[in-house]
Amino acid sequence: MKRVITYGTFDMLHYGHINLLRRAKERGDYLIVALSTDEFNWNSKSKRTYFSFDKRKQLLEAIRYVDLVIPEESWNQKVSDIKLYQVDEFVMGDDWAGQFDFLSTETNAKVVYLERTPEISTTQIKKDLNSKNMVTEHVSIVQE
Ligand code: C2G
Repeated sequence: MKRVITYGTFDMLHYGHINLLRRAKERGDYLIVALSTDEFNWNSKSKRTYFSFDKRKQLLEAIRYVDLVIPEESWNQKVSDIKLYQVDEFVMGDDWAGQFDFLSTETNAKVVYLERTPEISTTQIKKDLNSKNMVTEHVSIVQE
């Protein structure tokens, strides 16, 4: 059984995340997702997520490509995760290209970067929603 692992926040789950998870699963038989906890997001990634860890975990566990969700609490757990779960391949989107190459020397896992899905991101979704709200508010004010 070929085991694959990937890491992320996966907030406001969108098709870019699904494309990544689908391709990661296609590379093996079992996909583990290490999901950033709320504390890790806030303390180490300066991210305040829309959905809590429990909600983001619930969403991921509903995806057919995902076999196990574990917490990501630190930048430094990847080597121990790979050894503990006997991972064969570490997969991330290529916005991380090169950042985790050390894993292939510190573990037996292959490191793979997959092309990011263009034009979609949680940040972009939030921006679009805010700008649409501003337009509707403006229109409603004008109509009053
Ligand atoms: N992703 C993608 N295409 C997008 C958006 C995201 O392929 N349009 C990928 C990212 O490259 C990443 C995964 O989806 O591999 C999760 O993205 P994020 O939730 O933004 O994760 P990130 O904040 O990059 O956290 O230790 C690693 C970190 O936890 C990664």
